Amino acid sequence: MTQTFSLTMEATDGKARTGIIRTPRGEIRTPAFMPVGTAGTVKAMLPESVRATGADILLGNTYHLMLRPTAERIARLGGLHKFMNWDRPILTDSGGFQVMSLAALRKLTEEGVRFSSHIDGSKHMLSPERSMEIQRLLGSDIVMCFDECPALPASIETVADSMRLSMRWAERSKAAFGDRPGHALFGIQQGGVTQDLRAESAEALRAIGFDGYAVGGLAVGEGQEAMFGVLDYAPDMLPADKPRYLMGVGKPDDIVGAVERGIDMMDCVLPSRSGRTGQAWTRRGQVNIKNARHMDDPRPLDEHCTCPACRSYSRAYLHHVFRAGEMISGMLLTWHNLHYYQELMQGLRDAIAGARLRDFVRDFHALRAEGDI
Ligand code: PRF
Ligand code: ZN
Repeated sequence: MTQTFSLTMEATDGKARTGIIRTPRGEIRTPAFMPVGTAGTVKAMLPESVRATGADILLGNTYHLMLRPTAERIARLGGLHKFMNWDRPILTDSGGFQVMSLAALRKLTEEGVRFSSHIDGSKHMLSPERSMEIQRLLGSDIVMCFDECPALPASIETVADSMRLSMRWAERSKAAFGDRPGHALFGIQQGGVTQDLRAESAEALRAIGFDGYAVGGLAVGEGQEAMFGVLDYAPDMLPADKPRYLMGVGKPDDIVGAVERGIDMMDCVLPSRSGRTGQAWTRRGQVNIKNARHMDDPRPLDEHCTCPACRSYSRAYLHHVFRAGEMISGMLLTWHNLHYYQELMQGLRDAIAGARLRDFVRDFHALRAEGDI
């Protein structure tokens, strides 16, 4: 356990990068996609199955776990890795973003956020100090600063005030995190879609100094074009020798565009959540397994996919179990979606390493344009 946290960049292709983040709990191949295990589980998947899809790291949530079963209980039980049976790296989000989207009766002050639980209405407080304490109790390998993220569109003044508050909180997060060898603390850039505010935020974070840097505050209603507009400059404002993490993104084409623009890590509930609502993601785009056209179709979801859902089951079966509300429906579609996402990441990593990302991206879009046939 002497391995500390480090990033080795192995190749670049344009602005895109591939490399390895080394942690005491194992390596993370970048660009990396992190499945979301909000409540101590990637829903409908055993941890060994998540690993089998190719995931090197999972994301967990301070907000959900502090409410249920509580960080103190998880710590007493040996930490989140042992609790959920995942011994590889875990990144935890800090709670601020989830409080603003999920909690009731939020009150935001310089100190932090007071809020009522969306589960039972009980009252709680999150601050930079409390968020760092919770993420330490969970045993998180990559800890996120406590920040605030306004929904877009918002006025420039609102975005600027919020960003500056997040930068003061970043400083308090760093002080409260302290010195923890083998554990990383990531800063989170804010500033909406305004270049000057993104630059001011990046400068504030670089002055504090972090083990990695996230681009926060995107995919919050601005649309892909505006998001890519920010990603055309935001990653360049962050240190090139540290991981860059785009929070809460995204659809497969968002991921490809972000990687092209220099992003190393991403997370999103989409592959797991949409698996439970009958949506599959394939090389040919989105497939709605609920659709009656699959009812008599003996073919797999994707004849090139090697996941259990595609190896052993027909579209007709996947359609049937979804319509019948059977649990295996969410299990198979989630497995397929996570497998597809991880295969996409492997394809991106190989393409960057082989200096053929441009061709990879062209083929990616061409096959999607043909559609599901
Ligand atoms: N901050 C934090 N978590 C996040 C975001 C953010 O801005 C986003 C924005 N897409 C997703 N998750 N702490
Ligand atoms: Zn599959």
